[in-house]
Amino acid sequence: MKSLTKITLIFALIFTGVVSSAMAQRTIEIVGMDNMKFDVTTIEASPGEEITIKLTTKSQIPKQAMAHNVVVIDKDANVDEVANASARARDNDYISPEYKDEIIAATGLAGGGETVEITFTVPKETGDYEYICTFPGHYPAGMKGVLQVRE
Ligand SMILES: [Cu+2]
Repeated sequence: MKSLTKITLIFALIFTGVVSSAMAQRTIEIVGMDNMKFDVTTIEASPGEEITIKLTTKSQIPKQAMAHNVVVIDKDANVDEVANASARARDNDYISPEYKDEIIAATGLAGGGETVEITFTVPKETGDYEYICTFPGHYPAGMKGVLQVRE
């Protein structure tokens, strides 16, 4: 095989790999509302899959009073503890640095009309991982869902 043909073939393989992995990646779109609920409360994913969570807040209320995020928490963590500590971490966009090891992924805060997103690798360990909004009062009001990691 001529070296030029070889190089062309290698590039073609790389290109195919890039395109197929980009196509395989899923985006889950979630809307956060004034009733302090996510419109999507179950996400199914495969172990080690790369997914994007895209959160849009629908609200007319000023951001300081009504904003949402999506925080995916390790299944072995105490969700109430992470939620309570994070709700007090106002200077860190309501993500408690103390619990960063328990947090698998977190978006920024989205105020009314804003969209935020996070791309991350789903844990390899199967199980149920809760995701919550850590804006004060929202998780206790039921702003949560479950990322179900299944083979
Ligand atoms: Cu919220």
